[in-house]
Amino acid sequence: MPEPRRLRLDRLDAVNHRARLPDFDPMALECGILHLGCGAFHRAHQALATQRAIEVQGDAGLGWGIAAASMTRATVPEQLRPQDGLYTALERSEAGTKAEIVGVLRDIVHAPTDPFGLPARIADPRTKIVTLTITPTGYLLEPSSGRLMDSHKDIQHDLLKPLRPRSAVGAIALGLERIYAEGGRPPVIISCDNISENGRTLRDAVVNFASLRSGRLANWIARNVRFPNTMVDRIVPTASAADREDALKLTGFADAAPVSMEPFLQWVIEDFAGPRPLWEAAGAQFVSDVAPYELAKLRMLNGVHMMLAYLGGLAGYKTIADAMADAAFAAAAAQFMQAEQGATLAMPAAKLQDYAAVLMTRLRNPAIRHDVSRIGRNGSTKMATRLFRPLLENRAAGRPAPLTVLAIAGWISWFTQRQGMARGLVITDPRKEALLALAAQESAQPQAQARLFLGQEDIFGAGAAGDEALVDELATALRDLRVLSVREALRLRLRHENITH
Ligand code: CS2
Repeated sequence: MPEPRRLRLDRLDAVNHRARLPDFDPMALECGILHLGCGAFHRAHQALATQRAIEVQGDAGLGWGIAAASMTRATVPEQLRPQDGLYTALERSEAGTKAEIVGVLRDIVHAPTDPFGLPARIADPRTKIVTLTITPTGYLLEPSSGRLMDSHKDIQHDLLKPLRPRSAVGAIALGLERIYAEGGRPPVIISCDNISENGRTLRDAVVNFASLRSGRLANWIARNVRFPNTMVDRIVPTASAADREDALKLTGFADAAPVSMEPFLQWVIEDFAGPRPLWEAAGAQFVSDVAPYELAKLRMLNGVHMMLAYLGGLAGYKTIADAMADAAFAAAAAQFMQAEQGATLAMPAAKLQDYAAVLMTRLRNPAIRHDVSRIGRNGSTKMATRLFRPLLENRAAGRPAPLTVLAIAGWISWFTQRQGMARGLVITDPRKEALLALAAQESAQPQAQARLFLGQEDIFGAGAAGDEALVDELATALRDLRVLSVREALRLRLRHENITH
């Protein structure tokens, strides 16, 4: 069989008519946006939203092409360059898969080998907006204080060799330094990572870096550069061989970098003045305060994801959808969102119900194979915001939250139950070794184990291990997960009306 032909600009006309094409000429775009971190999430979210915006704006949108930079590895640039930055977005649901060719990535940059260097690109007056998806660990923040780790080797490198910085924070500060020196207008910097107050957090880190260069620069950035907060939401599983096969089948062309995603997309952005794409065309909302949206998303979607991943993984399920196909898990997800996490949000009951209902459909989507080990990654860093803080709020309000406690016990059990790993669970966590050692210390004693884990102040804060009622409840959950099946442990905690026989 001949090799299938690669997706390319001069072959767009030959793409199978079942696939949607950009409704503009990609060659006519200029790069008004520089994006840092060209992973699957960016390609399935902001890039597609930008494609929609340009389609609606017509000629007025042609300035919104994206220069997409990979910060470390060359994999994505190597995949995208031979296909002129084009790729296939596969929208998957029970009803089938829709393919769309995305044409907005007009410049593919590999930062470590880029002849221009990111600071020069940021300072280029054509760059109106800088967006980022570099993952929370990419911000190089101290876990306890949230401050920039200024002794980190990449930060030290960037201070010494400012032409080709390694860190995103360094690149932004050094790009802004040039604009400051030249008296130019700074771009708007938009973090699209899943961290609390992402805009504020990024601004603080950039100002912190800048202050190591000069106090004046730091002041100028703090006063003149806008870093709006955002909330981003779309489930994007890791790309697989099946995605490449489907891209070929649906478009007729080989694509080394397709992305697979759910139909749902949400993007809430703190309103800012200035030129920008009409992202509303893709459903983006511009609001004065992103915080309530962010809290709802972290606690409802990301929280239930953790619950389903840790408990589903222990029950032997590979993906979120597999767990949701089990009635006990589906009932638990609904109860956890409505009665536990949702109860901590200032959201009217009817709205909460709708939000949870949409989430139930999203989590059940059988066409999205979202691996539990992937969602379970970095649990120690996600625990506080997504599960433990809402648990403390529920306890303070006198509301029982047995499923949240069981979810935390599920996370601990990934470290304590060896058979979990035999089932193919993969633990990825910055504190993995320390937590495995902790689990081995009191392996036979749920009570002691509960106290030991709750005593990890960098995860659970101060005082948790001294809360006897909490230690007891967590110990019971740990014991249940040892002696009962996960489904039985869930059923014990389901309200009567949620139990299906
Ligand atoms: C997931 C998120 O891995 C995780 O923590 O909960 O990546 C989730 O899929 C996204 O936030 C969806 O927007």
